Amino acid sequence: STVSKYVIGNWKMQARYDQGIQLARDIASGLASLPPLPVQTVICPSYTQLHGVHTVLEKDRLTPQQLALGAQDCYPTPSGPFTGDISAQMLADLGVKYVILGHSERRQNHQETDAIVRQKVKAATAAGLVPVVCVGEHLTERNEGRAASVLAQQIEGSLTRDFKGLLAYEPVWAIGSGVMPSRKELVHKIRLIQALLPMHLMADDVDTPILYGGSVTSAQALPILSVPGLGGVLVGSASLQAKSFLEIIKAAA
Ligand code: G2H
Repeated sequence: STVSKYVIGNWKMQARYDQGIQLARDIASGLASLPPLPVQTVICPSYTQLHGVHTVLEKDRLTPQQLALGAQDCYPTPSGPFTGDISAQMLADLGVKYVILGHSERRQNHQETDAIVRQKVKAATAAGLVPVVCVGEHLTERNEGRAASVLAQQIEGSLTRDFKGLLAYEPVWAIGSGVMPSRKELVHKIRLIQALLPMHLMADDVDTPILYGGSVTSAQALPILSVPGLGGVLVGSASLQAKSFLEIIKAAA
């Protein structure tokens, strides 16, 4: 494929309905005014905005290879008596292509374990969605020198052995905090994850893109995206403004 980097916007529970629709329009028209870039952009609105945003994306002339729809979570089983839950197939029915799984906010606020995340990976894959699995150590784990073992455990526990998707490294202490790992630390962590993946995955030739997430801004995008082996960025706050999000996309091109 011609995609070299991924830029994924995680809107979280932040934009009201109309704001999300307008944001999607602004991102789509901003992208349409640029020459085709070798970047796969994905926007992940709340469940309630998915259909509306999909309608916006269908109206412009961008292909899903340029701008695709993602969700922020899915249920681990395909269907059943689960009041208030949303299955991967329900998302696929709405034109969703990607799904973020195991974000630390879900691990923390919804007690999601690695085993649950792995079930979700299976459900998403079965429905034809591309899983974007998040891993990352807490500050105390990092400071106690346990980041490598935490990451190894999360990768082993959250990914299926035939995993086909993206991995997002999001150090918990860098999320929404304005603090980021130094370049040196990020280079080291990406190298570490690159070494861990083949120990767990069955594929001879592991080509899982590794993204970074946590306080990515348009100003920081260029230096981050130049970290060797980095496959892109997962962006929270800076994805809520079309201008900053488009700047990050341009930095990834
Ligand atoms: C980390 C990130 C997006 P932010 O959660 O997943 O959010 O860029 O706001 O730190």
